Amino acid sequence: MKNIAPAIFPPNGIGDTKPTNQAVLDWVHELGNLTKPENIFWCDGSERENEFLIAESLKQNVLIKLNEKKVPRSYLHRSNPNDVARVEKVTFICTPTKEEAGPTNNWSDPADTYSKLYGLLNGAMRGRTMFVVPYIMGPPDSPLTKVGFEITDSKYVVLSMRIMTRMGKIALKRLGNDPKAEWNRGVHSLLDVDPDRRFICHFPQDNTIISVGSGYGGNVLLSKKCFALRIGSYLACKQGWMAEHMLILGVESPEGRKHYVAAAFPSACGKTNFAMLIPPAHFNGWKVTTVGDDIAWMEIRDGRLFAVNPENGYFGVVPGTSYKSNPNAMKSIEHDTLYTNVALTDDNDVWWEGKDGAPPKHAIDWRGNDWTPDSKEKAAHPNSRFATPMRNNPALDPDVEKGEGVPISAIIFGGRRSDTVPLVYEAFDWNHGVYLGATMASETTAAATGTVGKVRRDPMAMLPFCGYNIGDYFRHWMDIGKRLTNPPLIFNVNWFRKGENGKFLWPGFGENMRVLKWVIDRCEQTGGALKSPVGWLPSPHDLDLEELDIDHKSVADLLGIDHEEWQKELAEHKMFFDSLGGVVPEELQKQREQLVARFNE
Ligand code: OXD
Ligand code: MN
Repeated sequence: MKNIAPAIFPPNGIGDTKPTNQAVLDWVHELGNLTKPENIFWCDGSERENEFLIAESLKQNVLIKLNEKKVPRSYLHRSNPNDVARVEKVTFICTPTKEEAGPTNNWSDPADTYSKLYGLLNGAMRGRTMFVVPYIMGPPDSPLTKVGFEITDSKYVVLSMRIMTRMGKIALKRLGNDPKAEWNRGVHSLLDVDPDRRFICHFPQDNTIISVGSGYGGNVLLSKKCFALRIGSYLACKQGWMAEHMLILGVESPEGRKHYVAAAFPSACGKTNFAMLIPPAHFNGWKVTTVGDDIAWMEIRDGRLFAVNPENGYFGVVPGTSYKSNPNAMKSIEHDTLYTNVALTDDNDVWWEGKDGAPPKHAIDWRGNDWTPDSKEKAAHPNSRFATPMRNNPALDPDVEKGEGVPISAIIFGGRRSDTVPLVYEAFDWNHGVYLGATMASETTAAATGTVGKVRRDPMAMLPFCGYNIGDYFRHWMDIGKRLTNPPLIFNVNWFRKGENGKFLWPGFGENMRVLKWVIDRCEQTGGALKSPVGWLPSPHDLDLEELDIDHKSVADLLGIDHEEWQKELAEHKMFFDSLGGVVPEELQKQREQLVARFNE
């Protein structure tokens, strides 16, 4: 069989920064004996190492160099066409009992799974280089920060981890020499990138992840979904903090008052766009800054919730990104960016559906085939991605490195719903907010393999990412609420409601600032609202809609509660809770009954 990841041989001084912690050395030794690589490359995160890895990746066609003038220091990677998204059906939580994984996760027995995976890994790195990637998640001096190591045979993974995490010596320093210190063990091998031998397995009790058979994004950048969310959420519940699928943004008024907001939306629902929002001209003097675009780790201090972004880069969906939808993202990805599965133009620039300007007359599509605007196939894969350092973001929040994190004034949940769910409303209190999160739903997207456009319940946008029993996760949320003396307000938003003509009612993008402004007004106790069965709802004049081209009927439709649609929605909440087989806490069941009762008042 062809070796898809041939070994590389670094010169002296590269690839030899061995950790000194004996537990790490023993683990690498064990995996070396199992996978039998040609050599071991110990990453230190240096510039020299990066240059060497890029040069080798270019030689082996793992990367294509992009036009240095148009996108300096940037590269394109094409994944195997059978391997283009997270695969939830082969993602497993391997807790000692099935109950601990709960009704929303695939479960498999830890001993059986180790034995199956070790079988697949046996000799899997023959003729390859085993890279050892040390990294930290979180700002260098945060109490929330955690250490991880990822072993991988993919250069693309190493180069991506360098963008997405704080990688290298910084992690060795943070870990120190205590053999009992906490750190995450991540093992990844491409094997032969065969969908039938693709498994992403989490062992929360062992703080261990093993991922085989994929070379793509969330399946293999183990720091992200696997560690920061699945294992992270398990550790958070045990240790009394929160690991959430949330962006974090700062909003500053012209007078200099600043609030931070965390928001959970399912994959590919515009988290990155919202986190990088540019207020429209009407909001002259308002500023939105990004702390994170995908993951928030939060803890309680002085009765308040404080958040850090554990990541160091953005792994965003490319198609649809333009100067109209997200100018800050466009500026971020104009240099020092690693693209995956976008199209390549004849002058080695990148292109994707939805990019500003006319499509190129000819390009090479994400599979490596000729493409023209007449082609039936998409030029870029719908889940094609950029990996770019957060430093590239012109709107990066100045406190992004602050160890104590940023205080959260509001939490927003949201999904992609064509009907039923109003533009924005506020929960009556924390537990009602937990109910909003627990019952949120969204039409599915290309971020995961499967049908696109089907409404699925996705509690707190964590359905694919909660590493333990979802009932215990709901309970953990309510326990956190009990410990907060100054809790964030909780909101639900829906930018995606459609009118009778099937068109979106709300313009979205920068205009979402108008919704954000109401959220901030509510936090400052200056915003008006009407009591509705679903929560506090703005009336049209509570929202600042000045200088916005929208008619009264659309605003009424956006904020309307259609009782018939809600009867259906309430029935679906019940069906969803019932489908979880008795794990939903009593308090949330009570919230549902109260909601039903409010509709009957
Ligand atoms: C992501 C996802 O990649 O949520 O962020 O799928
Ligand atoms: Mn995500």
